[in-house]
Amino acid sequence: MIPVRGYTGCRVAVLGLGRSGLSAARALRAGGAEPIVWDDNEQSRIAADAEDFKILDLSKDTSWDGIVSLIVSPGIPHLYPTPHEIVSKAWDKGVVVDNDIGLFFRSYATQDWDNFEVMPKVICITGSNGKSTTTALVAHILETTKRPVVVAGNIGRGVLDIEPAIDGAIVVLELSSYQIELARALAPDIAVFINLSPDHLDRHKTIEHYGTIKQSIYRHCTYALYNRNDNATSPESCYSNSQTLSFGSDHAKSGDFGLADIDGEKHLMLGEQAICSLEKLPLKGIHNALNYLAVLALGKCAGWDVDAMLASLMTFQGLAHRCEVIETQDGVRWINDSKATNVGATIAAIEGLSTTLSGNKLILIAGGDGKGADFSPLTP
Ligand code: UMA
Ligand code: ADP
Repeated sequence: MIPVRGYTGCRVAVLGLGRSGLSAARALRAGGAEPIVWDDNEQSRIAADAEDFKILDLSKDTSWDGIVSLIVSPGIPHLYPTPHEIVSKAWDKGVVVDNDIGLFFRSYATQDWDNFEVMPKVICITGSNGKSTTTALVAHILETTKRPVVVAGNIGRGVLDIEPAIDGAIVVLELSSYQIELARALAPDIAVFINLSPDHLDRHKTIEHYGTIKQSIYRHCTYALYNRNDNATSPESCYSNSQTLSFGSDHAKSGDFGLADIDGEKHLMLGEQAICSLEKLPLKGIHNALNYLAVLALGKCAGWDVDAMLASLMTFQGLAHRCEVIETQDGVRWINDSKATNVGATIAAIEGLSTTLSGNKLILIAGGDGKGADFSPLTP
């Protein structure tokens, strides 16, 4: 766990007691703060009570005495469709609203770093689709090349749940728009923005607002990595403080990453230099080629050896529920892509799989929460 710095002796409210909320409450306590916690679900309050957290109904004015900050879980709306009443209350009272990502960035660097030979690095990965795959690919490279790596964030682990940094540590954080939006500190060494397509519009109202939130991953980064085929990911001029590097499915100029046909086969490229044929890599589809390129670009910024990265990429078979072949029965190949939770992901998967159909039909079975999305792009 990362003890939260800067709140010793202070009362800090935590709203939502799931993965991020509970780990934030524990980390605040470890840093000497007094967490005051609330969750609208009684079972979650019972679980927090079992850990001796002080539970107060923050919808009541009397619970706010001395509270200096409110830490909000990503799943709790603060703007749309309607702000949670406790977040509104914090704003009315002039209480700072933050989240676990903000606390992480103000707490990760410690005096121990003075004794490290290699400074720890934090890599943040966002985008509408491909975040988990890209995050897992980076982690796989670091694990197979025996570098200390830890993965957290939207991928399923609260960021404050990880252990304090060790010499040369690399933290890879998958960040959703929900997590970026409320973070009051966010300063990755490398920031990657893979793509933007309509998602979570129930929470962000417009694609422009959603894109602006994702762009802010670049605000204090050292390297900004973007998808040059997707304008929304290109760092806005206000973020020109960082070094930029692009990836895309087209031909890349020198220093950037792209794709090119060589002898009838698509290759990953660094400028004019061929890196590897896509045929040789396990994850299929142009969307995964982009994920590979994002990872290679990231590795270049971090100074990792290209051949070592490639050797690792060859052995990563993909995450569960992402274009995952379940089985083939009676001539039907069943594929689970249930992590394609928006229209853009579904289209990318269909396009990716279409190249492997060899004349067979593709039947899509889809369902779930529409999140206010327009489904018409799926019609073709
Ligand atoms: N709650 C309230 N009031 C509300 C709504 C929720 O009290 O109005 C409480 C619930 O009762 C529950 C808690 O809040 O106890 C849940 O908080 P949460 O929804 O933020 O869930 P966590 O378990 O903290 O998980 C969050 C992320 N969840 C969301 O963003 C919705 C996880 O991403 C993330 O892995 C985890 O933090 C660790 O960082 C999940 C997700 O669905 C995978 N992300 C979305 C996506 O990928 O599309 C963005
Ligand atoms: P996320 O974590 O952003 O939800 P995942 O890596 O879990 O992304 O992939 C979820 C789904 O998104 C995949 O099953 C696939 O359908 C689609 N996908 C993956 N990578 C990309 C990409 N680079 N561009 C578009 N769609 C993608």
